[in-house]
Amino acid sequence: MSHDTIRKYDGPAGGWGALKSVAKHLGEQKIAISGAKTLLKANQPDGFDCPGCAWPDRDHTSTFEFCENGAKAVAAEATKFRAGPDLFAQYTVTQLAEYSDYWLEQQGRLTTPMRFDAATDHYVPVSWDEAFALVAQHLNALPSPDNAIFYTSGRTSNEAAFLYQLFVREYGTNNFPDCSNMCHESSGTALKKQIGVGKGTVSLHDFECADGIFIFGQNPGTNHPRMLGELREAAKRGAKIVSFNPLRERGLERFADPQDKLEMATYGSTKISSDYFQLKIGGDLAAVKGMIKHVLERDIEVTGNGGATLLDRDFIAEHTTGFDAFMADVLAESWDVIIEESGLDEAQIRRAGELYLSCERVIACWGMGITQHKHSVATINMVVNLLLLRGNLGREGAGACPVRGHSNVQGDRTMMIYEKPPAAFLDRLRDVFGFEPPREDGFDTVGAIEAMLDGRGRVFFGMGGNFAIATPDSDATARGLRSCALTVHVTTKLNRSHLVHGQDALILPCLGRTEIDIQAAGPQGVTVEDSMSMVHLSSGINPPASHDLLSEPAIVARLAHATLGARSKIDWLGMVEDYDRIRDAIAATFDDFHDFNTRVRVPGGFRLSNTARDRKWANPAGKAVFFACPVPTDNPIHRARRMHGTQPVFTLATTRSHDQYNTTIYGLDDRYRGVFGERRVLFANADDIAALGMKAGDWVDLESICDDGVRRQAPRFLLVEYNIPRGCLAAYYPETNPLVPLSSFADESRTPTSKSVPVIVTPHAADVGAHMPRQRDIPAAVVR
Ligand SMILES: Nc1nc2c(c(=O)[nH]1)N[C@H]1C(S)=C(S)[C@@H](COP(=O)(O)OP(=O)(O)OC[C@H]3O[C@@H](n4cnc5c(=O)[nH]c(N)nc54)[C@H](O)[C@@H]3O)O[C@H]1N2
Ligand SMILES: Nc1nc2c(c(=O)[nH]1)N[C@H]1C(S)=C(S)[C@@H](COP(=O)(O)OP(=O)(O)OC[C@H]3O[C@@H](n4cnc5c(=O)[nH]c(N)nc54)[C@H](O)[C@@H]3O)O[C@H]1N2
Ligand SMILES: [Mo]
Repeated sequence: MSHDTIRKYDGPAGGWGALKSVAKHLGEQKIAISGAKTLLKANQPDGFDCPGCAWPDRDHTSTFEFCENGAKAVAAEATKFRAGPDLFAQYTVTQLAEYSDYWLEQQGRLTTPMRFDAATDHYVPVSWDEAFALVAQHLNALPSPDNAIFYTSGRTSNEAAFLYQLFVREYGTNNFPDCSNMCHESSGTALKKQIGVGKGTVSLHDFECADGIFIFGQNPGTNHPRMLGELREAAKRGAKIVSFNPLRERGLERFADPQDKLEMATYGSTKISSDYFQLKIGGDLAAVKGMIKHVLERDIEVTGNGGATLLDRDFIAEHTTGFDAFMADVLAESWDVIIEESGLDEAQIRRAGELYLSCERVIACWGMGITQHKHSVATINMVVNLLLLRGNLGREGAGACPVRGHSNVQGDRTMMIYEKPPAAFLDRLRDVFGFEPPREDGFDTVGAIEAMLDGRGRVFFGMGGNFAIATPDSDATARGLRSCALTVHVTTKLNRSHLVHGQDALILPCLGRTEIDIQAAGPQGVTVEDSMSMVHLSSGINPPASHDLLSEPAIVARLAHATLGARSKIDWLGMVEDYDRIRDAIAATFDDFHDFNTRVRVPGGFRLSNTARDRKWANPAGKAVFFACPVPTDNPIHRARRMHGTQPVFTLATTRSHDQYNTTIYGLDDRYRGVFGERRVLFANADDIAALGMKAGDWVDLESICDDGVRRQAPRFLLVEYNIPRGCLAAYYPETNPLVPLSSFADESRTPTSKSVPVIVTPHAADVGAHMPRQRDIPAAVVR
């Protein structure tokens, strides 16, 4: 390990570093700067929707908004490298599995449908017709449609997602695990019961009007870089930006906008967070409850002295329920518990509460730091309780903002990629399409893995994504996938899931969003919905990576045709000739999509309705609900600490580096956290490192603690000193996914608890991980 691996980064997020990084990534993918024209079409009215994150665009008509990580996502898809049949002829599947995820990604775009040949352990080319016939044969041979699992990753367009759920429901199951189950499921679950819609309530306009933006567990500098533009404007205006994060994240501290010529020329930057609270991992519920306690105590004090109330009493009376019981619960909560569980002291929490009181219009944003804990749903309810106190919901400049991940993850759920479809929707499907859809709830992500392990899941079909390693408990998941009769992946690039396969296996290569999609009626566009419920068109501009690719809608239609044949009520092949027909079917199914084809052609698209935004409450209570939630003191972390009296048990948050898109590894650096050329790093507090009798630069092994008797280890991480509270650790996903127990998920939402894994740390022992495949990080260019 060279000592250049860890170098402190003092610069701002963005700036020249971001521009240099884009040039480097374009060069690595052999994309000429002239090809950067592709980048200029991202998020333009006549271009494609950026396949990066789900953050919305200013009007979808402004000049190109520079985004380093959007550029990397586009470059990864537009790469000049190809993973064609020659690659699969050169390597057996066993050999390919020895390479790292980074290496697999570097092989480039898949070009040809491939079928696994067990006799030779190679993937060999297969025709599309043979591929669909093989899937159809497997699906039609299953004892029940419920033995098949249909996964979706959140890049899939509305059109593809709608056709996919239509096919699967006509086939006969609701088994729709999706990436959302591991992502913002906790947000949807919490918001739906509390305010009646499972989505955020704000728009970009609200960001222009807010005077307080509270950010919980989100790292926009890396994961939503365009959000920094909004935060920068707000900061310049004097709005308070208050961050809650155990780690000091550079992007929450300072940002230099590459589009601001003066800032760039002068190496200037803007301070983003006015205040930064470094709470303990999982400490948000306690911290927010403490803030609320402060607000309520201050209100009692002020009104007791004859002053005006600090709360929005009219809003509380007219629009909410449960306030009195909630208030009694909060006032009874002990400061000792709040302090112990949040990791902040009373003065800090009171200051955070005071900051909230000082703002008239507050937006609360949150990300994976909030949604992936045992008590995530209750934590989100507590954040919304905070908003409700002063009517910060359903008015200009205020509201709830869960910041979504995948570019169309919200749209996929709107299209009912959902394992628990409501009855009214199923009735509608029946009435519009004339078949009786299945009524039983299906498997979510955790349920799908359990089903594969116990034999109920026999066929796995993945619409994008990387199920094998994005999911928890990698070893268990791999066993589940390997026990399937058939695994199929619709995909753009080679990834681990294609190598952890069933007895039969298919890789079906599809068009990416940047590419021109020609069907019988001519070039087609698709639609997506961003994190703020704006629906707009996306049309590719690049020639396809290979002549043998099909679009996702075409793959679904041809598969449905092959599987259901004459017993289907739907003209599958006709539907994909012209995507307007799919959109007409969507319009017939969802009232909110009336006149879909007309409305989506207006530049900028249209916004879906949101009852909570209009202060209408579509939950059973008919009101926004104040939920009294106890501060948890008996979650898996507490239990692991009790079980393990002798060694210190740490809380590990598994998170993203700057050079990855989920399981897609673009590079080995994490510039803002000062890590270069290495992904197996463990961020720890200096005092904890010393207390372990270790030093920064030592190699350690991790073992997670769970009471299910299974030993889960991840070997060989480089200890890195980091500004993080004691008892807390952070490391990258997916390297740490073998540590996340399948049985550990959030209450109600069943989201794996990947941000709070109880672990012990030991010096690296040579035999730990010896059974795991060696990972080689040789860049493609060197090997091939
Ligand atoms: N470039 C890039 N962009 C992406 C992605 C990517 O991988 N790369 N992924 C996309 C997807 S699918 C998603 S869901 C989003 C994810 O975007 P984020 O929500 O930002 O996800 P993470 O990076 O996993 O973690 C976010 C932050 O949570 C903090 N954190 C950890 N535990 C806690 C806690 O207990 N409390 C608090 N308050 N904070 C905590 C971490 O320090 C980290 O800063 O980004 C999307 N955009
Ligand atoms: N430990 C831990 N685990 C986590 C998380 C965490 O923070 N910690 N985060 C969770 C979250 S938030 C999420 S969203 C999931 C992500 O889980 P997934 O969505 O399953 O994973 P991705 O890595 O985003 O999927 C990448 C793959 O998608 C394919 N792909 C890319 N573009 C396209 C396309 O246009 N069409 C098709 N068909 N395929 C395409 C490529 O083959 C690529 O390899 O992981 C979850 N897992
Ligand atoms: Mo996500």
